[in-house]
Amino acid sequence: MHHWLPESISTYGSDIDSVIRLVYYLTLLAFILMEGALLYMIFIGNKKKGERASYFSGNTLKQALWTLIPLGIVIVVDIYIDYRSATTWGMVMTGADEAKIAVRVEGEQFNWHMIYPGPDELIGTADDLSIENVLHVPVNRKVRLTLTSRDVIHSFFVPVLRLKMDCLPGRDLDVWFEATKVGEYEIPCAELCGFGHSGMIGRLIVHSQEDYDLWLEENWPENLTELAENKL
Ligand SMILES: [Cu+2]
Repeated sequence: MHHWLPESISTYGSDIDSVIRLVYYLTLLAFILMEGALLYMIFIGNKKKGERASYFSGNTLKQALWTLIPLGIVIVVDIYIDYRSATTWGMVMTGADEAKIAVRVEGEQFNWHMIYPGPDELIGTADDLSIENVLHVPVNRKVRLTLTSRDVIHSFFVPVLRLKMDCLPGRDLDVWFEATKVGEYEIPCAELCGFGHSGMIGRLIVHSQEDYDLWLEENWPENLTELAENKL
């Protein structure tokens, strides 16, 4: 039924999908009921040719109820969706602080700058590493991303992780994820941000722990680590 959703490789992916499914089926039910009523009125409940239509005199309460009852149903359904999705939302929106791995992501027309803090675990020091458009992470480890923008509003979107958050100039927003499958995935910008928006696409590379350790070794040569240590 949900084969059109992309593959999920995120620890909270199935929770997000169950919220999507809940909203989808509620909307589908409303659609069938409304369109069913409409088709019934058009094809079955109508008058025969030449027959006069019936006329009703006004009744304020009855007329108001036609609006108030559907409004009540919408509110109840809305609160139910909020109730069902609150736990998922809470889990996704909190807990970024527990992540041991942190990367700063700065959107800029039309690239993603992935800034790694380096061995000193601090951003803004000599051993930082800035990579264009490629985010390297290990599998099965919690990763914190601090999202921001250098110019206009962008939106950091990793469909397979079910992660999407705006990148706002002048503001840092923390999100987290834990990838469960090694591979290469897309990071499109999901906010129309200018003429090059459609080409603003990064890559997420999920490494096995061994490959990630190798990647770390390659990117932080000994002297750079020492340089950072002297600065501290
Ligand atoms: Cu963008």
